[in-house]
Amino acid sequence: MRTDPNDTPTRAVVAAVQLPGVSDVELDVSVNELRELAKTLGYEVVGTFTQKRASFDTTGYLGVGKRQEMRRFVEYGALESASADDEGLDADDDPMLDVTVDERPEAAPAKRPTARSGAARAKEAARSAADPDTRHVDVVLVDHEISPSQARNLEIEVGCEVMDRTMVILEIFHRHARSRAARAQVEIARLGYMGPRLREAAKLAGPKGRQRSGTGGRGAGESHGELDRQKIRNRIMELQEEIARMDVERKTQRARRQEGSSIARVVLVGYTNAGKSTLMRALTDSDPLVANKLFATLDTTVRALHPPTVPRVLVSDTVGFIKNLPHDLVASFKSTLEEAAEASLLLHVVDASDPGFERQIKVTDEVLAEIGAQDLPRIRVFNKIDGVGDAHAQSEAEAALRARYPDCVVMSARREADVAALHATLRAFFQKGLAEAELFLPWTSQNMRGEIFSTCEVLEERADAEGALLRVRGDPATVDSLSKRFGLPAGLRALLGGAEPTDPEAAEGG
Ligand SMILES: Nc1nc2c(ncn2[C@@H]2O[C@H](COP(=O)(O)OP(=O)(O)OP(=O)(O)O)[C@@H](O)[C@H]2O)c(=O)[nH]1
Ligand SMILES: [Mg+2]
Repeated sequence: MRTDPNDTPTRAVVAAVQLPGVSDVELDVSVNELRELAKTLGYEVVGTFTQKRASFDTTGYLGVGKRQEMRRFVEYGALESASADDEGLDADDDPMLDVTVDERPEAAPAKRPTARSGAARAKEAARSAADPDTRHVDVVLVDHEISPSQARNLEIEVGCEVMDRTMVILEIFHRHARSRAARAQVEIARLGYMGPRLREAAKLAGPKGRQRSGTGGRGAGESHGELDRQKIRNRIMELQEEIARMDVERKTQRARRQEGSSIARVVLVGYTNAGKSTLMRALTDSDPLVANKLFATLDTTVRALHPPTVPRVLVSDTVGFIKNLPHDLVASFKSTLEEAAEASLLLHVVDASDPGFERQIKVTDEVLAEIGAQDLPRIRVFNKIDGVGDAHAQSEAEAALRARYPDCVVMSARREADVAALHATLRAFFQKGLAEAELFLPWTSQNMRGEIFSTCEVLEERADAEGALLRVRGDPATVDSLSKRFGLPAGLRALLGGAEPTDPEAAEGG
């Protein structure tokens, strides 16, 4: 397959089976998402094949007729009419022409096949791949996870590489992973996925172990000679150890950050492309990667809320979720997603302009449950309301969302006022649970001023001959610890006629 960016782009077709119970709209949303995933990989999608079936074909996912139709499309770039090729329909194939061919103005005129003899057809079927130089499609993308043998059979029959949804997502993660941790996590998931597929290929290739260029053969320069079962296992173990070491480092760093106070942490979660990084940028005045492609962000970044608040609120951006996020990936990204599980508040960002947003909410909720973050306080943020249509449509959509999701935020990350309102909501959330106390800081302990001012909001300050009296508000653990050290001694409090501290227990400790 062509991967050189200067070369013509890889041409892909998308293939999907519509199972009973899956509506046309659901199928559409899912197929469109796969097309977007393909675009993220830089592929040009030149056609879509869908088929209604009671179940996946055990041999090759799609029915045999549809597979032959696809082979002709791969070879000739055009479809024969159904009547010219009735042999291509099998019993459970939907006879409707459920194929769309995307317009490709620059494409060479397609060679139409003429009537072929049975012998020619047999010969054609015997070849395992269409001629890579003349074929019209480089890869078939299948909208489900299929078994290694289904993938292999389909490859042989359609004459080009086949990638299933999982493989597509793994490939995107592989290309986008930047940090050492993310790269190791993605490699584990890829090895786990590819191991059985490479074995399947080796089995089919026979004792000579002829190397194929198909699924998983690309990218990392592996051959299945090198990647036998034992080697894969060893490599996975090695990577897991590396990740475990990084985890220890990360936990230590995190513990150090949290020393003395429980930090206010907001974590942005949600479906890929919902606008998490855009919101992160707007809320923290930082510069994370924002891109109109799926899975732009793979690494967690952490920044403080801007304009700054006291106490500081940290905001984290995380990797997006998607339908059928490969299980291995969820497992490998667990440590990254742990950030979410440790949040004080989750902002679940939803793209309100996406017709499939309800399903995206469901998927996100499922992944959150899987990482044990289902019970954390959470605010649903319906973003991109500006993309819903005209002002009237927007206000209707907003009313419907508010009725259905009480306490949600409806906004556009592109409107400053909306971002400011979200900032205020966050500030209010973290002030709700705050404690207040009076502290007395003797002149001899003025070196502590910095710590107090950075961890608490100082509501009032009075000075006398002995030191400074501070009325502070902050998170209960911080205020408690400060009160223990600097709480007003009872005698002094009486003398000053000061107000009772709000936390009498804390004052006793001082
Ligand atoms: N119209 C509109 N577009 C938005 C809004 N917020 C974000 N976008 C666009 O949506 C696209 C995706 O935004 P990102 O912030 O990268 O999305 P993300 O959730 O971080 O995506 P991943 O990192 O892939 O999970 C970009 O093209 C943004 O410019 C919004 O409120 N309105
Ligand atoms: Mg992002």
